[in-house]
Parts: sequence; C-alpha cells; structure tokens
Amino acid sequence: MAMLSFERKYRVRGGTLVGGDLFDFWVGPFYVGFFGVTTAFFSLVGTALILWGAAIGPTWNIWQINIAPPDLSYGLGFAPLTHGGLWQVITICAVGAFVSWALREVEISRKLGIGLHVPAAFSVAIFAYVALNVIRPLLMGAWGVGFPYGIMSHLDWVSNTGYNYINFEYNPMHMVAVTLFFTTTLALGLHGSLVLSAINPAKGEPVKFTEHEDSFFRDIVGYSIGTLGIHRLGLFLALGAGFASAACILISGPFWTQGWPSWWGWWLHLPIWQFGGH
Ligand code: UQ1
Repeated sequence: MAMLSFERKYRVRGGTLVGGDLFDFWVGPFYVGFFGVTTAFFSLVGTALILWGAAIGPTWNIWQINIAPPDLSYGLGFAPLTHGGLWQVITICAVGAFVSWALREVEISRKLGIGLHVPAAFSVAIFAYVALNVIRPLLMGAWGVGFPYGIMSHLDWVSNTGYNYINFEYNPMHMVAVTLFFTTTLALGLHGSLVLSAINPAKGEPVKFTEHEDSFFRDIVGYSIGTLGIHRLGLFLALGAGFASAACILISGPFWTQGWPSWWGWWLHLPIWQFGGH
C-alpha cells in the first residue's frame, strides 16, 4: 500500500509504553511496537489452535466447526486440551490479542499527540467479550457457561442462553442495549446522509458545509447538535450499547436466576399493595 507523502512527517520516535526504541519501527504501512509483536504472537497462536481444534473435530464444514468450552463439571479448573482446554487457551490468546491491539492503539495515539478516544472505545468492545467469556464464567463458577467458538454453535449458545431465562427480551438492560443499538444506527444514518448531502453534491453543484448542515436540522426539528456534538453523541450511543450489552448478560445468572419476565414482578411486590385489603 502506498504511503501518502504527509504520513512520513508523522512517523516520529517515542510514545511507546514498553520496550523504548526496541520495537519502534514500521513494516510497510504498519506501525509495529512491542504490542504489534504481541498482537501477532497471540493472533497466530490462537488461529493455529482454532485450526488444530477443527482438524481433530468431526467436520471441516465451515458452518459446523465448533470449539466448545469445558463441561460445567470442570468448574473453573483447567480441562484437557481435547475437552475444552483448547477453548481455554484460545480464550487467553483472544484476550491477549485484543488487549495488545488496544495498547498498540495507545502507542500510536501517544506518538501522534492525539487523544486516547480510539483505544478507550475499543476497550468497551473488549469488555463486552471479556464479560461473556471471562467475567461471567468466573462469577458463575464454570468456564462451561462461556460461548463456544463456531458459527452455528455460538448462535445456538445465544438461543439456549436466551431460553434459560424464558424470554431474554424482558431483561431490562437488554432493552436498554437494543434501544442504544437502534439509536446508534439512527444517529449514523442521519449523520452520514447529512454530511453527504452537503459535501458530495451532484456534478456541477457547489459543495456546502456546516452552516447548511446546522440549518437543515434547525429547519426540521428546531435544533442542531453541531458538528462536534454529533460525534460525541455517536460515541456515547455506541459505547452505551456496548456497556449495556455487557451489563445485560452479566446480570443474567450471577444476579438473576429466574426467567426475565418474572423480574417485572417487582411491581406487584411494592408495599403499597398491602393496604386496603382484608
Ligand atoms: C446535527 O445537528 C449536526 O450538526 C450540524 C450534524 O453534524 C454534521 C449531524 O450529523 C446531525 C445528524 C445533526 C442532528 C442531530 C440531532 C440530535 C438534532
């Protein structure tokens, strides 16, 4: 990939978190750094283990390959490689690769002197994964509650876990998460279309900027959040969706073991209903 001429100017020394100058270099367009090396290591080992797991499994059908966590009876112990141990090591590799990638983002941000918003945002995605396959298993006392690595198998896990709580859509935090996901698409739909309407006009028409964008929203809803504000709103909505998703699965099991529909019984247990009866 060709390097744009201005990029060379930003290939500055420093900003590394560990290793000093040791890994402070680029390979082609890619910054390496200590965490580039650890990202590559964990990704390669993890991928190799997935391939090994597939090779000793019953199928090469891409939809059916499945690397399952250990049986619940193993609790939080280590399982033999062929009985969930592979899943455990692959999970370690996944967390190692994700965290390495986030720290490489931190090093690049420090180098450039920009904020840490990108690694902070990516950390929420990592948190959502860790909530499912590390924190919730720890809270419930078994790696076996984690989701399996496979296309159909992880969908089956979502379905089964949902039915374990009768109707997962009644989980109030799931409702918050879904609302934030939908609002995120609304915000990005509005933002993407608004920006293109102004700066990507038909051939021969003039490009227009912020004043026109603000005016459109003042005309239609009486308010414009502004060009910086829409990005703050977008980041808030997207990270909120990630946090609420992690929260909704973390409360399922560790803090609520019945079906989610019956959670709404809190309404019937209010003390006010005790008065006026016989
Ligand atoms: C907006 O007000 C705005 O500022 C000009 C944008 O920036 C380009 C936008 O993308 C959007 C979508 C809005 C409208 C948002 C609200 C919450 C009224």
